[in-house]
Amino acid sequence: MEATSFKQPATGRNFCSTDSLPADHLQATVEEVLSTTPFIDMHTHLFSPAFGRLGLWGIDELLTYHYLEAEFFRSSEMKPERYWTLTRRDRADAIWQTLFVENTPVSEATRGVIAVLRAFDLPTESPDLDEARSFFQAQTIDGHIRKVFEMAGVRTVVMTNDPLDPEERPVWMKGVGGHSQFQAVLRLDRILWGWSNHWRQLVAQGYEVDESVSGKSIAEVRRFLAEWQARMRPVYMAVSLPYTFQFPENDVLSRLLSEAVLPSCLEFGLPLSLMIGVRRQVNPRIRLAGDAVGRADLIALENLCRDHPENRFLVSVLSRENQHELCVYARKFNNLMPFGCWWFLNNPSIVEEITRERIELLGTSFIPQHSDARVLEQVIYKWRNTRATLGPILAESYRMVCRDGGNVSRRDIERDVNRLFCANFARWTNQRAD
Ligand code: FIX
Ligand code: ZN
Repeated sequence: MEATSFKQPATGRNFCSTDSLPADHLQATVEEVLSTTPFIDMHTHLFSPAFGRLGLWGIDELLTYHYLEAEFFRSSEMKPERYWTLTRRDRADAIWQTLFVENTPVSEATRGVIAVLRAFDLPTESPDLDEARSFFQAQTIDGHIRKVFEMAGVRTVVMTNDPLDPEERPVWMKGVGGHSQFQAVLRLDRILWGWSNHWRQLVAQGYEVDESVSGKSIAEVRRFLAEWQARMRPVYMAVSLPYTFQFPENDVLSRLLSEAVLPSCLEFGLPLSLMIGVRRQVNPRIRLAGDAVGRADLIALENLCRDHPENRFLVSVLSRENQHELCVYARKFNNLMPFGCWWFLNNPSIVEEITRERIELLGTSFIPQHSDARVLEQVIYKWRNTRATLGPILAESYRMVCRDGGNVSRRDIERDVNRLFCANFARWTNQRAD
């Protein structure tokens, strides 16, 4: 999967006042630039067609999204154990009936399904899903992907690729051709915090490692990372970490991170993405929907950024309470790039709060959002919501520049929007931003 080039408007500001926009034109210009700038979606769980059924799309997948399953279990008498005995189709029917027929789809996730159906001119108030099902069944995946990305205003999505995933690994071992709109990421959850459960998989693949990471283990893990870097050509390495994450700690995770992963990231010129704050499986009965959030101690991040100044860290934190600290740490460490309003934060009211604070503290030196889409068509509403939320915030910021005596031109807005949604990521992943 080769690097892609991203067009970055001319850098310097043109201080010729004739270019400056009157304050009452700012909102419309911002909205126009946002809607005509194709974004990079730097974290998703989408897959290119080469991964076959690992790539989820269509109405049954949209309705059985774990965000909706969490809401379904609140409004339905059905026990999770019964729900899991149903087929995907029957689960989708149950969720449609409960959240869209018997209740008004006012939540962010239910509104998302309505937005996707509307985007394809499909009925949004039908008692059944027949018309939607036949529509999606009639699509061919390659054409559908192009159409969906166009509707979402996305040019490239970054996948989440786990080399130890039993379904995904065989696809990579067979060889995966490149796809111009999908980039790979080397996801290391099973290696880092899942080591005690997964080190034997590496032994089975011929790596001389052991549970306590002794002997040749570190060198062997680096060999593993080098082989997967060559196989996947990832744009970054990534791990999601629990809210209890501490660094440095006298444990296997800290050792693997500081002695294997961070040196390999330097060797291959890759940033490391840290997604911190999950409280995994507080209710395992509802599976993926059973994860929650915990406030993390970000001193771990401070230590990582200070003690590994050559490494670049793409960081998203799950707890609302950690957002301000993350902004402040980004002001202290220029090897830290905050990104996204992750998971339970991806709601307009919270995205607005987080984004305003980031603009006030970091200017345009952050990545406002990623979709975290698990189902292809979700990029349509997730990016529509992001554009709708960010438009007024950016316009307000520009109005304040004008109020304080400055000028803002269309070119300024184009450059800033491109920086926020393309160039910051492109530069951080060593992809040409011009
Ligand atoms: O760790 C992650 O990448 C999370 O985004 C997922 O585990 C989570 O289930 C999700 O889909 C969040 O939106
Ligand atoms: Zn994710």
